[in-house]
Amino acid sequence: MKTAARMPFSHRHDDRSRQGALIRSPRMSLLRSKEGDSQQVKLDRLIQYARGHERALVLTHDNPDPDSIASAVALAHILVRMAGMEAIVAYGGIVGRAENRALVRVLKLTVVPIARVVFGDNDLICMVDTQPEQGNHSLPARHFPDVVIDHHPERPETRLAPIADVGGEIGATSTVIAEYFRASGLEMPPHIATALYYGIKADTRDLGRQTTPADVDAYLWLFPIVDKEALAEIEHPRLPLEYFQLYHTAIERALVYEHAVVCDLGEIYVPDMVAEVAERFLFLQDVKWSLAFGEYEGQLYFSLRTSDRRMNAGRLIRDVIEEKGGSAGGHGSMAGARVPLRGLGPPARARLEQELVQRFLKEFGVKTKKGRRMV
Ligand SMILES: [Mn+2]
Repeated sequence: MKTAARMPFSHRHDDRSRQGALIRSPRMSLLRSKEGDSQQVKLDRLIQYARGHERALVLTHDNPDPDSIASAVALAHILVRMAGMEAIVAYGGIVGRAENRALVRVLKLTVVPIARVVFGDNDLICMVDTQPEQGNHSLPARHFPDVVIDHHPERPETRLAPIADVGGEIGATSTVIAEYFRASGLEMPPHIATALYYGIKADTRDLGRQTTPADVDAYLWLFPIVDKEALAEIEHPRLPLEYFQLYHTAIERALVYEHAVVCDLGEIYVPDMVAEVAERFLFLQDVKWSLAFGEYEGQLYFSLRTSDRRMNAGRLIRDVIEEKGGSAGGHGSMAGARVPLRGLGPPARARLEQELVQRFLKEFGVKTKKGRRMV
């Protein structure tokens, strides 16, 4: 566990002493949301806490998906309007998938790569759609977030954040933020409504996966405000040539093992293509597990999907990947991971991939040793 090594409170005493009114002690954990707290109570706590600060950094997970981009932009808006602060939204990795690029471009969302962030300029750090321990974000280890809002299962270290609203069954972080927005009484700008709506839509696959009544509620509340033309442009973007080339490779390389499909994509041009391919191949008849992986800038990215409701893809991928020194996360039906490849030559990489695929196949309950090609 990284918990002890991280010392999350150590930096606060020096660079945040000006907020003398707020006591930095474990008692701050009283601000954590409890099940049953209304959105109004949670929002009030957040705003009360934020008011002692001047500039917020809202961080998404790396290679952000629509849910994390939308949540971050909407949370920044709430903080600016209600706590009178400045706020910037930053992400690690790249905005890769064509839909996600279109989301940012069409709605003119202000998001910046984390390399452009000067940490000393920000006295409130928020993290959305991920958690400190998750390993899929770029917050340097010397920093710890003040605010964590995420719909993924709670990780122990998150309990150290002064304000945390995590876990539960909710299908998207965008739903949580939409509820905050609703409780705030702020006017909902159409570009933020559109982003949040698409965030919920993408994470729940049109309300058909891991969806709660709260997701449906937020979706319906947002719908009249959504900019439909913008949404159409985001959902049906122009695709780069590499996209079709990669799909060609994916179909050629995919191997079907009984009820599982495994695809080694080789080099990928954007890391989130593994998610796109894993998601697509789950549509193959009789397939219950879909795994895709590929290499991007010295890391091996994995994406896992299952259509078996009794299974937990998030737990499975963590079991397999964490023992190899990688980081992983996810929930019931969808999960992702990455493993650093630094220092490994091509033969060692191939061995590692081979070993991981065998582990996954065992976990999927596959008996056969030999996969069939799709084409
Ligand atoms: Mn999400």
